[in-house]
Amino acid sequence: MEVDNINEIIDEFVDQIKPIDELLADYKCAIMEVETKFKVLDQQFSVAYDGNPIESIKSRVKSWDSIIKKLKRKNFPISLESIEKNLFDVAGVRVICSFEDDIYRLAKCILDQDDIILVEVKDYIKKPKSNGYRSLHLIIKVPVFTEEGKKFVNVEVQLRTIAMDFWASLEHKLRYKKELDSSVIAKLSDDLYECALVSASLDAKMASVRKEIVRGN
Ligand code: 0O2
Repeated sequence: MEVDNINEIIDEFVDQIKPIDELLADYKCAIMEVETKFKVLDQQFSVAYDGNPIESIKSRVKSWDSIIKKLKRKNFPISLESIEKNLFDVAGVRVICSFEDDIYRLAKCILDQDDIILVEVKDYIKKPKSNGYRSLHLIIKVPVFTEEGKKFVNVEVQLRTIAMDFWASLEHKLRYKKELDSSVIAKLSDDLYECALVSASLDAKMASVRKEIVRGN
């Protein structure tokens, strides 16, 4: 079948897609800015402290599906303006370090930079969640320079040790296992809580061993 107004349909479609793509591009650019800042700090620290503090960096733009689900769950309007105003984790950068000390040192260095605006700090290391989750979360605004000028974009930075990341990855899997029996979920949650305690004590022990090694140099 021939469609006469195919160009009109495409134009209408493009009108909707373009602003979404532009918004997601802003978030991708913000991620690049933040990643670069951490990579620069990693390089500087490696010279100053004899070793790279960052093990790896994982970044993502939240999927469109998750964005809509979160807006609905929080009763926010479904619009591009609402995403920018109400969601702070569309752009996410996860920085994995070996040691807890480095997390706080890196966080301080990022927040000291004069183009970064701090929106919120959630310190789940000093105050872990009841399930055992630990990480330092920073919500920051970073400048992105576009054709239209400077724009501040929200980025959620999660700083974790390898042990915290290992734990969070496994716990994340459990969250999506809705088909499991509630007694099994309860048992696995208890096991995971125990693992969180073991992982916290491993982090503390590794930090104290490192201190001893550095002192011995
Ligand atoms: P994803 O797949 O990582 O994007 P919210 O819980 O999102 O409604 P808020 O204040 O944004 O409210 O949450 P918070 O506490 O700052 O946590 C946001 C993100 O931290 C989560 O994103 C996870 O990545 C991580 N996180 C927080 N708590 C836990 C936890 O108990 N276990 C694990 N594994 N990760 C956690 P999303 O959107 O849930 O998921």
